[in-house]
Amino acid sequence: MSEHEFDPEGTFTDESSIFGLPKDMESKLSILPTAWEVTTSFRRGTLFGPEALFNATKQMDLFHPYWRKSYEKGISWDVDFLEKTKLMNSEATPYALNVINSLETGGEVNQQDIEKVNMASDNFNEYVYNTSKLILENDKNKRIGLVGGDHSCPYGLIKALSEKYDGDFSIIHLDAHFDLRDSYQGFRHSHASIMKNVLDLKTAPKIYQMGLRDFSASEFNLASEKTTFLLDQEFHKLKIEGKSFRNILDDFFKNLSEKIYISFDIDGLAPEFCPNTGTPVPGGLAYSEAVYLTHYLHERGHELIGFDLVEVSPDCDKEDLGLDEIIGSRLLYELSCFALS
Ligand SMILES: [Mn+2]
Repeated sequence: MSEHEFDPEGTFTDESSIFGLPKDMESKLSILPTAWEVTTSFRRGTLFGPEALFNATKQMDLFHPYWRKSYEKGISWDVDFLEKTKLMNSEATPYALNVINSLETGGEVNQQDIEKVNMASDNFNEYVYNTSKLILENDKNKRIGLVGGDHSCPYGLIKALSEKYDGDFSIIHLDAHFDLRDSYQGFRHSHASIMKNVLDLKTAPKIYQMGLRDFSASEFNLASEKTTFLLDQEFHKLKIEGKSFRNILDDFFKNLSEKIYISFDIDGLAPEFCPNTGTPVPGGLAYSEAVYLTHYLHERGHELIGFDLVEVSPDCDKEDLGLDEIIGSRLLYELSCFALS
């Protein structure tokens, strides 16, 4: 199907790409589907997130009441990237499972297994970094959105962006967790360490965190020193006492950089919007608040230079579409349109 005969109101076919767009369309947004969940410690399944999200976009209408026809700038879905990360994941996962099983049963952890996982994570990060860098070098106006997989996935993308912009942007990190652990279960690039690893970058961006409701004292202390954050409990208290969502955002994002990157862990939402995610926690943002947030940031004139959407996990026992991917695919569309606007 060529761009000329593409009908945005037509039906999704085998020839369609993400959101039903044509595969051969010129694109200003490259989506990197990432099947990696090696260090996942609780419920696995986010490995299947990218494909579930892709399938859920088949039933969506392209025209958007807020973003209108931003999709016309083109969105691509990198199938080769998906296959490559899937392979890397399957090679490294057995070593991580050995470690996690030993920890859970009180057995002795094999240090070589930990080292193998750490090396595999380094290789994986390098692959994401090199791919991102190449895309950004080939077309200076191109945006990248990464779809996970677990929350360790976007490290290479954030690193590439931190170099391109010399750290002059803010990350908006939506998550139930700070993800500021030094390492977790011995894994340096654990899903629970992503923001700690970002803080350690040479040209680290500023970090704004929201949704937080399950964390350790040391993460809280590190955040108090290094990031700007709004605890979920505090957020809900303000709302219950009558402060509007908009006023809360105005205060929280007072000094936000013009350029932003959104790192969206789906568990930042209330668990009813992501029932199968790895580590659901009561509380969190409503779906409509997350959507409003993207429109709010756009209206304030912020430029979305990249994003990730991670930890979306389909219900693997179900054949048809589940809530996790239906909601995740809508968020992916909001983020994609924002990146193109
Ligand atoms: Mn996370």
